[in-house]
Amino acid sequence: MEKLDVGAILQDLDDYRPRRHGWHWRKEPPGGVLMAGPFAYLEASEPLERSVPLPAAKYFGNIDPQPDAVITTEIASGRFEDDLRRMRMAAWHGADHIMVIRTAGQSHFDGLIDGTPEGVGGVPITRKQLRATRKALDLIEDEVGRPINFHSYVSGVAGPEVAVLFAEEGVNGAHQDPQYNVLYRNINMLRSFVDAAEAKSVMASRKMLQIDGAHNANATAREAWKVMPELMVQHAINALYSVKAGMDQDFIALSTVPPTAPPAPSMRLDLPYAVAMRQLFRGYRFRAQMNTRYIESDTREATVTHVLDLLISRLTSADVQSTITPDEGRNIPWHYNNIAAVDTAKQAMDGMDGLTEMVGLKFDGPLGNTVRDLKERATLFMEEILDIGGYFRAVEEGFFVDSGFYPERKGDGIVRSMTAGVGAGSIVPRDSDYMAPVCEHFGDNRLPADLTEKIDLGEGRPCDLIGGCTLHNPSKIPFVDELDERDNVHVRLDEHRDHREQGLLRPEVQWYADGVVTLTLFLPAKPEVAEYAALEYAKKLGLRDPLVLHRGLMHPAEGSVIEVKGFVDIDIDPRELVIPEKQEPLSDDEIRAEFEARPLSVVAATLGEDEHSVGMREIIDIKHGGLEKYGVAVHYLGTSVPVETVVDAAIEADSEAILASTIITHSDIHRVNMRRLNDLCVEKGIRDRVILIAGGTQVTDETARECGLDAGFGRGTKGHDVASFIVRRRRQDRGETP
Ligand code: Z98
Repeated sequence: MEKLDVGAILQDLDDYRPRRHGWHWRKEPPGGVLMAGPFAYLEASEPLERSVPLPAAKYFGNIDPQPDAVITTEIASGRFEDDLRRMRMAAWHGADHIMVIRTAGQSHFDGLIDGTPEGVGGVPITRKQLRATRKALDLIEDEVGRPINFHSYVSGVAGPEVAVLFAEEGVNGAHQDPQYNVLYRNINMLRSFVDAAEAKSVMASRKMLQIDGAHNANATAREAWKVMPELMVQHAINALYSVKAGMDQDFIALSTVPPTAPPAPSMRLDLPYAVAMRQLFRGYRFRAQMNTRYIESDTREATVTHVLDLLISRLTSADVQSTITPDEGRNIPWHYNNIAAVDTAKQAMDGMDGLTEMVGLKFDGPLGNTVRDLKERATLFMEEILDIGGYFRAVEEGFFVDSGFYPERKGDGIVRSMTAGVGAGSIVPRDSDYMAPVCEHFGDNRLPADLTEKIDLGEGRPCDLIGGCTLHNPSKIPFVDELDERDNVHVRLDEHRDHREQGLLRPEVQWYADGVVTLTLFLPAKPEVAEYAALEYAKKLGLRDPLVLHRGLMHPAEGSVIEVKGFVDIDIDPRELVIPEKQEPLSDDEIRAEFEARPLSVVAATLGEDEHSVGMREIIDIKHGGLEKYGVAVHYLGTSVPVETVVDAAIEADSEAILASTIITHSDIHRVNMRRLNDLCVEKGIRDRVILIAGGTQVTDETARECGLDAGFGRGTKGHDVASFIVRRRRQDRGETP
């Protein structure tokens, strides 16, 4: 399979037109049930044509069931050409919602951006970037066999223009919520709501999915679990405003974020909130996301919180399941952490498939009481807003993002004035001859009477007056390429031309050949000391510009684990690598024929003081497709068998091979036992008569051979692989081609 040809994607972008508009929900399999390998899935969607399954899939016939919820990945490398490659990886793992977030707030820009954005803080969305992304997604969609939703943000005073740009370029979903502008970006509230009606109307015309912004209060409020009633109020305001602006409920997603995370007793707080939301907003869609506020740099901790959030999604519902990575706490997500988070969502949702068929929510107790309490508080909050004169007054009074649990108010809410903020005083009445630049806008156009009549009869559009608007006549869309000669995608691609063209390898985490590597060290010191020691190690190991990413305290006196990132400038030419040729395993028929003609007897045991038996049993057991199925006579001696006993048994049974399992590796005991096995066979004069094979999770062919054995098999080995090896070895001994 070829790498994505970024150069080809960048060609002829001025002519590119999106082949698809609007949001795509995953498709239910026929009859609502997905059959995959030995299992039936009740909450799954149609399978992908190409994908990367979860690691344990190999035990179930390599199935890759896709859950019913759309899965999001947020991509933010800051270089769109590298984001495209990450999108492809994410799509193969099961993401079908690609959210491109910038390293700088787009809402700070007061107009559309063209030209080169890298120099002004990350990647705002330019037409060129949108086209390149949509074009790459067309290819990726064809590969995986599922439509992929491309998503960004409609915010700031340029919101309506951004919405038109997105509608023109085939963006499939966007965050849009005027309250976000008001509260977090200090955009004038009147302006923000007028803009929102325009933006929502345009988004609705293309059936884009809208995600709201109430969840941001969760990440901002000092005590996030106290703002639950307010969140419901914010959802209600945006949801109904969107319906009034022409959006269909099926394309309005409420963004719900669990208000807490462990060590808080999160289920007791977050589950009632999730249930109350689903009850209050029946008919709307839900986008479930992790609470970024609690994400630290510990991947393990973030993953557990993610899985608990996924449990809530399975117990309630999630139409879109977001995946946030711990890298949010480290700045920007890296390729493999994005993918890991997508896998976490897929794995947890697959694992919890059909859970509610067996487990139900119990409403006659704390859950029901808390749900009712939250809904009552939200309703009273809304009534108070009406009492004091409406939403705008409430914002002036600091009702929002206050850390009191309503009706309590702490007085620390965000206060904005109706007459202040970005764009204040910019609302003007429409002129008597006003005509909106695109037809799908909100409110009236002042059109000639004859055209209005035609439009009413369904025979015309406002833009007939001007030969079409950009939404109906895309040839009118202007395309401006990047203007900065020093900072543009072509210059960046040139930086690593050798790597791209000659296939030279250099590690990366976000940009092609960025050279970033990570190092994990445990040091017997407290974190403050361990951190500096780790940086010294990184420097001495040749890592440039090392930086500590994560410090984990194991014990105040015994030690800390430190994760460091640094850069390497070393390239590897894959043509110079010596890679041992991988032999294809033989067919079952070939193996059977060999052992029928020349029967094989083997002795098998787990060596030393090692009680593990599962791996060895799988290699020999007929039920697992092991050696027995080829008619091999297996003398299984069990676990914790002394090496001497194994060798004696082989002599007694006149066996041709010894299969030695060795799992435990403390003090390198696996190597000690493998060496002893070889030495003893030499001592007893049978080494040239027996084939010595070791197996175990930490065993490799190389280590086994180093210890004097004939072969080593690691994780994932099947009886078939071992049988193939023995047959080939016999052929070699007979002077035949193996
Ligand atoms: C998320 N990971 O929600 P700037 N509008 C709304 C938003 O919530 C956001 C923006 C716009 C999170 C990302 N949300 C946070 C309603 C951002 C984008 O300032 O315009 O870039 O913000 O998926």
